[in-house]
Amino acid sequence: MTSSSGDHRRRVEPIFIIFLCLCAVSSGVDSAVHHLKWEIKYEYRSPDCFQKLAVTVNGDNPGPTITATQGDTLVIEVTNGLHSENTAIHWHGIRQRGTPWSDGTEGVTQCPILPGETFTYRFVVDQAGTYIYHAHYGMQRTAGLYGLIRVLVRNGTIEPFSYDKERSLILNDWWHKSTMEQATGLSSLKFGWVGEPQSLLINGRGRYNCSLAGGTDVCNATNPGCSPFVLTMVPGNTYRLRIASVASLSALNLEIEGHNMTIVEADGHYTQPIVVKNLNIYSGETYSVIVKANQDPSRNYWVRLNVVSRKPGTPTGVAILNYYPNHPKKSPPTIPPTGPLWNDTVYRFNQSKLIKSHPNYTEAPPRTSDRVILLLNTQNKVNGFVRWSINNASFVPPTTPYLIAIKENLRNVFDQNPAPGTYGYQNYDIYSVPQNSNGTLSNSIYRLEFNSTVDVILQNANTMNVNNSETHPWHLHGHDFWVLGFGLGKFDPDVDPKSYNLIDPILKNTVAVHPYGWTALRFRADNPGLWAFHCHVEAHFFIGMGAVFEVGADRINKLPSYILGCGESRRLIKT
Ligand SMILES: *[C@@H]1O[C@H](CO)[C@@H](O)[C@H](O)[C@H]1NC(C)=O
Ligand SMILES: *[C@@H]1O[C@H](CO)[C@@H](O)[C@H](O)[C@H]1NC(C)=O
Ligand SMILES: *[C@@H]1O[C@H](CO)[C@@H](O)[C@H](O)[C@H]1NC(C)=O
Ligand SMILES: *[C@@H]1O[C@H](CO)[C@@H](O)[C@H](O)[C@H]1NC(C)=O
Ligand SMILES: *[C@@H]1O[C@H](CO)[C@@H](O)[C@H](O)[C@H]1NC(C)=O
Ligand SMILES: *[C@@H]1O[C@H](CO)[C@@H](O)[C@H](O)[C@H]1NC(C)=O
Ligand SMILES: *[C@@H]1O[C@H](CO)[C@@H](O)[C@H](O)[C@H]1NC(C)=O
Ligand SMILES: *[C@@H]1O[C@H](CO)[C@@H](O)[C@H](O)[C@H]1NC(C)=O
Ligand SMILES: *[C@@H]1O[C@H](CO)[C@@H](O)[C@H](O)[C@H]1NC(C)=O
Ligand SMILES: *[C@@H]1O[C@H](CO)[C@@H](O)[C@H](O)[C@H]1NC(C)=O
Ligand SMILES: *[C@@H]1O[C@H](CO)[C@@H](O)[C@H](O)[C@H]1NC(C)=O
Ligand SMILES: [Cu+2]
Repeated sequence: MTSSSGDHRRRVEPIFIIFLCLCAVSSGVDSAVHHLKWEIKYEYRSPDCFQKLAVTVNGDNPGPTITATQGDTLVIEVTNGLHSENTAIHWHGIRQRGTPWSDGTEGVTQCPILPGETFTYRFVVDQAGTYIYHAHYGMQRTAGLYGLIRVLVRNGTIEPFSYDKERSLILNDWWHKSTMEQATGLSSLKFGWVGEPQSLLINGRGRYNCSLAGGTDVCNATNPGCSPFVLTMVPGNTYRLRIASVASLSALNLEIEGHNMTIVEADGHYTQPIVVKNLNIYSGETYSVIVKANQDPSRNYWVRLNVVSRKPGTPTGVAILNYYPNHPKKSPPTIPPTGPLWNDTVYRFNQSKLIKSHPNYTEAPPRTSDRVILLLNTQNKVNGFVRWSINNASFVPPTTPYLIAIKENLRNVFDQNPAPGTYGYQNYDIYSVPQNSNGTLSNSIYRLEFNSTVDVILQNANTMNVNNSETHPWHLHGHDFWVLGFGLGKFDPDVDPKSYNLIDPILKNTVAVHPYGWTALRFRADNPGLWAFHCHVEAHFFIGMGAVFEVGADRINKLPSYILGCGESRRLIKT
């Protein structure tokens, strides 16, 4: 596989994809259309032995894994069976070229799917790799609506690594309190914080200490479903492990006792192969790692998952790496490895900097950008409410989705003034508690010129607590961006761009901003649509840590009528 084919793949225009599919039909090339019918419901589940209502997809929690081949079309009919809650599902990492209304972001690209309604998502998976899907309505992801998407390379395409078999691990953090309680606390004048998660889940399984819960009817440790996930490997074989984090809050560190991991893919792009003892993974990120089952085959090993960056209030999560034919449930004879210190920011920062593009698949970024947007993340108060703000503006989506408002020219739906593109960086002290404890709510957006090259610098700062700065994984919809650099401290626009990696930066859709640090991104705004860009911590986005980019509005195809129906767009529906 040469670099030219990788480049070619990324430049395919939507019209060309349609052409390919038609071709496929007539020439017999395997480019399939997958029809899926999903019913979304609440059902009682005990992923960590503690029973609570969780969202299921056709009865499963986590939802089913979607497997397709690059170039295939997915048609997913989602019926909302939640009875008294809306929904919308985002296909995280799928760029939705030509189908911005299928991005699944309520308030940005679509109206909510009402209880009883069915909404059909239809899109092409134009890039191979590991992706996820999850709810994008309020804080509904915390209720368990999530799953994995595997996009396989086309038959005959060789990847830059080899393996015998593959396995997947989807990582999550889990609370016993409901999404409603969490969201209500966050949006109350008397701020209510749910606290640290009760459990960490690996493939939807964790283990809560039931003696801490009131009564065995809600927490039953002897329930057969309540046991760690078992990852079975045949000694001597090599595995590709697809790993995704859908955590609502936690930065995570994953380790497989006694086994190194070689990182080979990040967010759908091949990386320079790098060997790590353990992997830091932030919410919204996906990786593939290669693991060799080459240790003593007479025993099992721990798969160990810890919270990092926040002071852990959650027990270590575990799964069992089972060497076949040992008994799958036999506990390893050891205690799980401890891993790095939760507060070792430099360790995580260093690992972030190691993730670079595979030399044979590198698509170099443009040397310069047309526009630089400097975004300061602060925690502050707005009218007495605890909020997160970007350059003093705390994001609140309008009730009419931006995509509809813009295409239908509904100008009173949101503030037409441009969102703030910089902050007073000369004088801002990122290490002190913010003095501007009076930001404003905002639904203004960033309008990007079509096909322009845009740099975004994410600047982290102190929260409202003394000596505290959190990790924020930022996720961009509709585009992948090059990660040009990371720094600790305050970004200096005159100095830091000189150290950008313009040779082999990785392309990603999600990247962490470390405590008191900055992260610099570059992307070409070449996908017409309205795209959310936000912190993937569910609670942070919910209280304002986000923004929206408008790209090439005049090039967006005519909206399908089925996306209309809420807010100001109601009156557009022809009866
Ligand atoms: C891939 O191609 C090979 C050789 O052309 C063929 O034997 C095999 O069935 C194909 N596999 C799939 C999944 O289409
Ligand atoms: C579970 O909690 C009980 C009560 O606090 C404690 O005595 C016990 O050691 C805990 N068990 C484990 C495995 O942590
Ligand atoms: C706990 O689960 C076990 C196994 O399914 C079952 O036999 C037992 O009745 C359950 N206990 C309670 C209190 O539900
Ligand atoms: C893991 O990698 C380290 C550093 O490259 C090496 O020293 C160690 O032997 C490796 N361990 C295994 C089990 O391969
Ligand atoms: C990290 O946290 C531990 C306690 O969990 C503490 O002992 C240590 O001093 C902290 N290190 C730093 C660098 O803050
Ligand atoms: C981080 O990387 C720097 C520079 O390579 C190195 O000096 C330092 O020891 C590393 N720190 C940690 C905690 O990995
Ligand atoms: C890149 O491709 C060349 C030629 O096929 C190959 O020799 C080299 O090993 C590849 N590099 C890596 C890191 O895989
Ligand atoms: C944010 O608010 C503070 C205090 O009112 C002000 O000094 C600062 O200039 C504002 N920043 C922006 C980007 O508006
Ligand atoms: C906060 O802003 C509001 C609206 O701009 C203003 O009425 C209020 O006085 C401000 N409060 C403080 C403490 O600056
Ligand atoms: C976008 O810009 C690139 C680089 O300048 C150029 O090669 C490409 O043709 C442009 N694409 C469109 C659709 O204008
Ligand atoms: C905050 O951190 C600074 C520098 O590490 C330290 O000198 C100071 O004592 C800390 N303050 C508090 C309240 O912990
Ligand atoms: Cu955040």
